[in-house]
Amino acid sequence: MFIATDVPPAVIGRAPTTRPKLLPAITWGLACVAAWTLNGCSGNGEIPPLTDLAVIPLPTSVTDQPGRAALGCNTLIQIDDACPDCVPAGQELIVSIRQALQCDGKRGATGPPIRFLAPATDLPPESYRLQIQPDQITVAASDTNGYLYAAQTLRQLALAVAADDKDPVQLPAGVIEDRPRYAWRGLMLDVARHFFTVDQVKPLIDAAAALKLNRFHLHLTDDQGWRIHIDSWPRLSEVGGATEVGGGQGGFYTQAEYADLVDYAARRGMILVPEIDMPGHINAALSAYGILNCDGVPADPYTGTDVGISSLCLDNDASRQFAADVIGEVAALTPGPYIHIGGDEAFEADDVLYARFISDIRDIVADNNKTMIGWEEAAEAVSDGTWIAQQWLLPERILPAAAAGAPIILSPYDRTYLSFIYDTDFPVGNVWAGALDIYTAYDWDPDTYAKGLDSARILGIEAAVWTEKIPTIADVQLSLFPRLLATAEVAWSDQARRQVDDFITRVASLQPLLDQLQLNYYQTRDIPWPAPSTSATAP
Ligand code: TNX
Repeated sequence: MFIATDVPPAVIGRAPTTRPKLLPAITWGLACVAAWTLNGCSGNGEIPPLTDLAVIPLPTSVTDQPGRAALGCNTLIQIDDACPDCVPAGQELIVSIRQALQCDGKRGATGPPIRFLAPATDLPPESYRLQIQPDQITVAASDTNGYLYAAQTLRQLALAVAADDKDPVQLPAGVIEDRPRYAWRGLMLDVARHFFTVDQVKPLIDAAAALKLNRFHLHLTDDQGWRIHIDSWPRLSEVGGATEVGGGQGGFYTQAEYADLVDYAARRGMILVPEIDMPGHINAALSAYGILNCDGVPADPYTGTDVGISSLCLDNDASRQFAADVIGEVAALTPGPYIHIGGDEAFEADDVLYARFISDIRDIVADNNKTMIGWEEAAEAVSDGTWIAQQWLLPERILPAAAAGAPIILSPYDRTYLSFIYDTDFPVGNVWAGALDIYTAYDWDPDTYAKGLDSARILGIEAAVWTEKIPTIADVQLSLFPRLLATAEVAWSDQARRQVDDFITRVASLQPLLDQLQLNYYQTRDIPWPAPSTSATAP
């Protein structure tokens, strides 16, 4: 059986028992055998072994085998009948191979088929096994994300062997077995200080997915802007959404736009995590509704860059109603299991009232059948271990919650805040902790980062881009790339296999991937780039 897709002209099919659609591959195979005796199968001489091809994040194991497999613009992709969930990965793969091989306008060579096998029950979550053999390339995976990640690895391999005007190219034979180190591999984007549209955010989701990240955390609200429409409190977006740092016009996502982002991320293996920051970082809401202020008067809008300047009125029923309504609507729009409630830097709140408020919203989130996530200040105040704590500044704050059983996300500011400048030449970003170069972003071990933290409690790692000093999406991209490659590898790859110098070399080799993603990336001098950037609007 064979199914056509809307992705022309490469083909996606279900693995046929009688192999009716394998003719092109077999025909090419014979031609190849004939040519092999004359001048080698590919005609392009030696190819590097699989273990020499750059993949980021570094796979768990790579083994070379003799031989090579052709990969062409018209390579057949077969999906096993038992794997309907493989179809998105197969489609992604077709698109990325055609991009890597610059197939536009080419009729297209084939090669051995790429076969997506039925899910393998012996593999851990999100993992895959990729076997490149002269007569077939097979992908076995544990689940949908495993297949997507196998496709991303194949994409990088295709880019590594792609050469101008070669179709097909030759992949060295071998086996890649790959599984993530941590379950949580996140990227947080602050759309509150400066607003970014759905169309601006989607390419970042694509890039994060290419690096095998699986959580996309949107910091939706802050002092300077409220970015999601809430039906029961409409002025939040109408008034609170109309500002941003520096006095720009701001903006917000309609509920349909938010749902579109959720869906876009899910199709790329990423769970969207919405953050509504409470009870501090809330001036945008305070400016929309007087009732949330202790004096009943709407606050003035705030478009500066200070932190810790606001709090919901905490002995006020309206604030609890507000929290319940907002969390209820956001939970209803969010199929993923998490709601992030912020809780950071509530310097204006009384400590006792703050702790009571955090435990109240913990109950509201639970009533909505979601798991709460809060920044370390919230975990310090309510360390009952029943929800996920996100560390960022002072690791000791999360120790009691961890001891009580809380899973911990590590986002240490000095390793994962990709909104810091790379170096003193870098034009935008935070400077309050100095610069964060790509070596520093890479060269650390999460298991030993927080003294006294049982590493078994670490759920994973998350990078963050705060945007109080980052005004445009081009600047966000520059801040993220190439440093996000470092965080992604810290989150995915085994510590014992990671070496910073080897990583830096692989980043340079993967310049074609950065170019293919069509995002700006910083031409940091720490990377021996092979070529000047061809990215969208290079600085
Ligand atoms: C701290 S990290 C913050 C943000 C800032 C960031 C960068 C955290 C939970 N809060 O509000 O944007 O530092 O300055």
